[in-house]
Amino acid sequence: MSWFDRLRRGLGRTREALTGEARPAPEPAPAETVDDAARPSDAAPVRAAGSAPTARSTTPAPPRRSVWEMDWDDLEFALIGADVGARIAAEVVAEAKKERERGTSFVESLEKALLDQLEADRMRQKLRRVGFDLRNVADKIVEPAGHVVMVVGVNGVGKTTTIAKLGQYYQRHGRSVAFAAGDTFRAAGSAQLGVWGERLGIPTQVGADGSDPGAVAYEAAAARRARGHDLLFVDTAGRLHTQHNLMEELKKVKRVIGKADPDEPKEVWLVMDAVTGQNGLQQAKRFHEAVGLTGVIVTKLDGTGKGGILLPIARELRLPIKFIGVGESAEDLQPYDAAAFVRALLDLPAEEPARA
Ligand SMILES: Nc1nc2c(ncn2[C@@H]2O[C@H](COP(=O)(O)OP(=O)(O)OP(=O)(O)O)[C@@H](O)[C@H]2O)c(=O)[nH]1
Ligand SMILES: [Mg+2]
Repeated sequence: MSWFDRLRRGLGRTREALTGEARPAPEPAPAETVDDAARPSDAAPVRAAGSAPTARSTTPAPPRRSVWEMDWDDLEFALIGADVGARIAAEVVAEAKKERERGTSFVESLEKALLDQLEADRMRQKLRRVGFDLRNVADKIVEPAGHVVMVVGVNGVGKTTTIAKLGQYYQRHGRSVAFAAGDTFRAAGSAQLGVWGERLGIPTQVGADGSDPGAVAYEAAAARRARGHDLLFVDTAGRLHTQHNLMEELKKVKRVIGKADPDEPKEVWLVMDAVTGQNGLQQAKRFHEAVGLTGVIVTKLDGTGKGGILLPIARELRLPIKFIGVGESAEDLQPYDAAAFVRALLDLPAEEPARA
């Protein structure tokens, strides 16, 4: 399965949440969408379209961008249901409406409006607008600044498994990787990453249950520097006795890394579970205040209809989304690309079809 198909599959629930009220567009279907036009009109157009490419796998899937449409009110309601937030939902609808009035198809109008919100990087947004091809971003490696990436987030969001997947990702791209299993609070929390490290052949600094996570992080950062590994991922606890304790401990871990390796960690990535939606956004703000986040990884998009949470992450937190998780396997942790995300969400083909 291609990475784009994985992405499309992983976003299925959010797509359903978003397009439940979708219906075939009233205008006559263009010639290349005969298949779509021939479908019974009561079939849910977007979901049915997802199964179409297998039936005509020998011919490239035609663009289906003009085949469905929704009432603006239904769209706004659906966006809010997908955890986009009321203010951003209204903006998306207003933007899409404006585009639609210029004669653009409904789906393409929505694609543009969503992408405008999701491309937090204004420079990339400008380049895209003037026609630069920013596709294939998923093929390019996500380059962390510096060498040490501290990974934070509340318990259960997927920090430890995400670190294991990141280890595989960077190994695949030829980087030497090390792990620090800094979750010494939870019983066997540190050992869990140790097992992954062993499986992947990644040296992992582990600590005894209840030992000082700062000491684990210090040792690992010093060892990384001495051995010259390209990257060190530092796992952290997701829960302590209180939130206050957790934030204080994370600050300490960060400070201690800097003692072992000045100027590090250059990256602090927050892992956020898409299922937590708007609550996760509040958590993110607290982590940001405490340890200064440099990026976000959104996991479990496959398990929720609330994938719209990426919009407020991009717009309100103004933090780059580095990777997204659309399933449990290693390949399901994907570098984030706003354009691919929107196209997968709207069930558009992976690549922008050549324009006449
Ligand atoms: N479906 C799905 N499951 C995921 C994804 N990412 C992580 N998980 C699962 O989430 C569960 C929790 O993952 P952990 O990595 O243990 O989470 P954690 O944040 O380290 O948890 P604590 O150590 O308790 O704070 C595991 O069963 C993972 O397989 C994803 O993108 N999709
Ligand atoms: Mg963990």
